[in-house]
Amino acid sequence: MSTATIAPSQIEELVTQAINEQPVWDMHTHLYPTSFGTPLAGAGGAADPQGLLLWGVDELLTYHYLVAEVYRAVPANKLPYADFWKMSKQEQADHIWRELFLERTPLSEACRGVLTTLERLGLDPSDRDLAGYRSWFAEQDPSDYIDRVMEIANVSRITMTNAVFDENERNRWLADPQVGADPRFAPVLRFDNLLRDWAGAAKLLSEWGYEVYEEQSDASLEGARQFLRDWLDRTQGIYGAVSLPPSFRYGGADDQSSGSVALREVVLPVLAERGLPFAMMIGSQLQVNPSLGDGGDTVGKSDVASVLTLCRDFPNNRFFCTMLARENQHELTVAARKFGNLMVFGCWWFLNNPSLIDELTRMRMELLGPTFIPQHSDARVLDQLIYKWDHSRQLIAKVLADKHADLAASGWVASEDDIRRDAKMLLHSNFENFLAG
Ligand code: HDL
Ligand code: ZN
Repeated sequence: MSTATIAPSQIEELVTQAINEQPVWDMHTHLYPTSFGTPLAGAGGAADPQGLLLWGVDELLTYHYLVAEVYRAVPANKLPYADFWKMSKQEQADHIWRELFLERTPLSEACRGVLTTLERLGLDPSDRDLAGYRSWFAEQDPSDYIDRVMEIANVSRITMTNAVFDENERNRWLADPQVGADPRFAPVLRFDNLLRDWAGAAKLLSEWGYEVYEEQSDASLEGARQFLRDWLDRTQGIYGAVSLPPSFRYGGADDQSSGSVALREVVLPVLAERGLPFAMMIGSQLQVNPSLGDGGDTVGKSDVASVLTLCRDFPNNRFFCTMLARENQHELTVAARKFGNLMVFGCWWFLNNPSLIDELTRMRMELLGPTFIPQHSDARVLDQLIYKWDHSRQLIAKVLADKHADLAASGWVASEDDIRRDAKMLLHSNFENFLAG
């Protein structure tokens, strides 16, 4: 550590080093500890076909991003979707490997990510030896492998997405209250249905024993609040989260739509009483092509004015927010200049590509300084942490180095401590401090 000022010529090297050496607390993933089961036993215990921890080369290759991409290479009139989904995981991976990696150059970010991951694990992508990769993964013990991946990716903690309306996940929590106890992971309560489909959610809550009905009576709303409290207690979630469609609107205190009533009367009061932030991920238009499965969702432009109204009307709530459309990014970043209870985060999903990560991070740093969270991995397969953070760290470091070079040109010369402080804010403490309130 050093308070000595640094020469402009040292900036790029020191910034890159600081960003690479700073462990990141990944604030949004779809990853789980082995307690949630895994379909690939490897050298560990029994395989659980419904297990939630996905890892290994076949899961990397059948990531829903690559399923969508392989259907551009070999369209449904050549390979009917039903035939693909009848294939085994390995057969699907073979198809994707052949069509996207051998018959075509793996130019996309999702394809490149598989190669970065293999290479950082010590396997040789230029071997193009899928069978050999498979043998290597089969020798890994899943729980030890979690430690290894976190070490390579320099991830200090993995934040989960614990979707209470997902039957598989919900049953695992009911069966074992300690299922989420692994200290390497942080739980998050995810409850999209409550805001996207109040009627359907009310029916389920009623089946689960809560006095909740489609009519949003005081009793019904209190029942829903109790449901949230129970599941925040059960999961110890560090924030509440939803993904919302492009059509999401919050029109203020007079907005009587069921989603807005649920937000105003159920979600925000419970999270405020618990002192927990609320994460809104806005812009996902679900299942425009259901035949692609998880890959069937698309993006739509969303309404930043609704986010401004929420931040203004609920000063005791803290809001994480990311939007899926590139077109929303500038307006959302300016919104964060207006409200300190709004924390912009991540280059989500279709924005998680080098050209857009660079664009968003540069714009955010120019408008917000170091007071935002530049990235989350959104990893669905454990090994993806390696490439998602490797690629993002390079891009975040480049932007930060350029900004320090601009400052040096204005006569402000940073110390190494300053640079390490920047890296820690961006990759860890902005998230940790916003959680703490
Ligand atoms: O809703 C979400 O959390 C999204 O991230 C979806 O899971 C999406 O399918 C995804 O994996 N994006 O990266
Ligand atoms: Zn996600």
